Formats: sequence, structure tokens, C-alpha cells
Amino acid sequence: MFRVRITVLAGGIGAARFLTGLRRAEPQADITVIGNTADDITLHGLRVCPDLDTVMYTLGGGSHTEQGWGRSDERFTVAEEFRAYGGEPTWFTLGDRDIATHVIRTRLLGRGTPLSEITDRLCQRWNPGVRLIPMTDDRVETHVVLPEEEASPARAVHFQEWWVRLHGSPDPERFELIGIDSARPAPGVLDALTDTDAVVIAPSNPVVSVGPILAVPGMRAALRATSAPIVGISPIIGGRAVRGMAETCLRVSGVAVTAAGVAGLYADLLTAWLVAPADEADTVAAGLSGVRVVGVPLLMSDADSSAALAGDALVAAGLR
Ligand code: FO1
Repeated sequence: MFRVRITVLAGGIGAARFLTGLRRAEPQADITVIGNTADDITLHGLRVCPDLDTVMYTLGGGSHTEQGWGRSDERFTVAEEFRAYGGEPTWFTLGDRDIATHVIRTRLLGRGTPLSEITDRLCQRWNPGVRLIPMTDDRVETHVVLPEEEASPARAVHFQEWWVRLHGSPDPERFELIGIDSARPAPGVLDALTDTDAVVIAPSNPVVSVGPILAVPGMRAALRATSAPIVGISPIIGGRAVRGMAETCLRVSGVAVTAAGVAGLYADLLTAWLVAPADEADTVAAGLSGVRVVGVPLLMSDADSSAALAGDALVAAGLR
């Protein structure tokens, strides 16, 4: 039987919701997910991959659904023990169940196993119904350069420290992708962009989730060369980012917090750009050449709305 092939560029929560809808909308599809790894961080000696895990746990039915990340039915005995020892950092909490994932990943990384192979092994347990590939097996991390203050010179912190410990404040001077220049696409990534019937850019953070995936050397060239349609989904609804952090990231990067502003980051790649009906007129007026702007409901509040959005993406890709 012919199975339609769909490749999705994915960050964390927004992408995981979209993928849940896509699996439901097209149960027979052969779905490959290229996941962002620039949020990854080493804590207590453990390598944590938040976006890969969010996709894996969500599609595998093991995520904390209200929170969007981490495990369901979680306990925090180990985190309490870390705190009792004064073991820093205490601003990032790893749950007991989640820790097992990071221990296995870190042990295999220490033996030289590539992250893509490890992700495959972890997915054998979770059966996410998609093939999940990290964007790269090489270490890439988003760091945030904070402004100089009276008492302290400019300094850079890991993205997670800025977001979780500092609550996304102050506004950074800039984001830096450490390690990106020498990163190579993980095995299977470039093929997934070529041997596919559609590529979807999930409604993930354009700066710190989709941005790093597109910044892996060779990615943009492969996307420009693919014969498959590329459909992007706006993370902006009615001029506001669905997740607030994206607004700061866009503003700091000099990108307008509008559906047209975000489209500008991908315009050389897109066949179609899905925007909220409220943003359609302004986005069309912005005149993105060669990109079809389609207004559809974007809010994924439950499984039905996520599946409807996935269906709209398939229509825009000409697969329905
Ligand atoms: N986010 C928080 O705000 N606080 C946490 O303590 C925290 C722990 C955590 C552990 C594992 C994991 O996979 C994600 C975790 N997150 C936490 C979420 C994460 O910081 C962000 O959702 C993403 O990296 C941003 O896209």
C-alpha cells in the first residue's frame, strides 16, 4: 500500500500537539520528525534533550499533558535529594521518571553512541508512531548573551538558565548557537527532506526551535532543493505568540511579532503559510512572493482541533 510520507520540523510543545493531530488525521502516514536539540543541556552530569523528550513522551502517551513537558505521574524524590545536598542547579527540576531517560541517554553518549541511535532506542519503548531524528548528532546549544549591567559585564548563559531561572528576563542582547558551524545533519535528516511528499514546519518557536534546525549546515540547501511542498504553520495568532517566550525571542532578533514577520524567516522555503484568519489580510498584504497564504484556525486546544489543523496542512500541501 502507498503510504504518504510527511517530514515535520519540530520544537517542543506546539510541535508535539501538532504531531498528535497529524497522526490522528493521517493514521497511515509515514511521519519523520526532525527535532530541535539546541535546548539540550547537561545538568547533574546528565544530558537532557527537552524537545526530543517532549515529542517522544507526548506521542508515546507518557507526558504531563497540562504542563506540556516532562513525564505524567511524576515524582521528585531525587530532586529533593539534590536540593538537600545543595547540589546546583536547583532551578531546573528533573523528575524521577524523567531521570531514567537522561541516565540511559548519558550512559550511551559516554560510550560513543550517536544521539540519533539513542533516540531510536528510547523510542522503542515509547512507540511514538513517528520516526524521531535529532537535527544533528553534534552538540549544539543556544546561549543567551545578557546585557551589561552596572555591577556585571555582559555574560552569556544557557538558554534554559535564561528561560527557567531568569524567567526570560532581561531581554538578551542576542542568541548564539554554540557549535552550529561544525554541526552535521544527523543520519536520515537530509533524506527525509528529499524522499518525502511534504515538509511541514510546526508552529514552534521560530528563533530557538525552528531557527536552530534550519541553521544546521546543509538544511536550507536541502529544503530549497526538495521537490516536496513545504508548508509552514504560524506560531502567531492575532498578532500574539501562542507561547509568550517567542515574542521576546522575535523582538530581540529584530523580527516583527506578526505572522508575516515569522514567514519572512522561512519565505525562501515556503510553498504555503498557514495563518490564523485574523492575520490573513495583513499577511497577504505583506506580499510574500511565491508563498500561498491560507487562513485556518490555528489554536490546538484539544485532539480534534489539532487533527483539523493537520488536515489543513495536508490540504495546503496538495495531499488531500
Ligand atoms: N521548564 C521549566 O520551566 N522548569 C523546569 O524545571 C523544567 C524542567 C524540565 C525537565 C525536563 C524537560 O524535558 C523539560 C523541562 N522544562 C522545564 C521545560 C523546558 O525548559 C522548556 O519547555 C523547553 O526547553 C523550551 O522549549
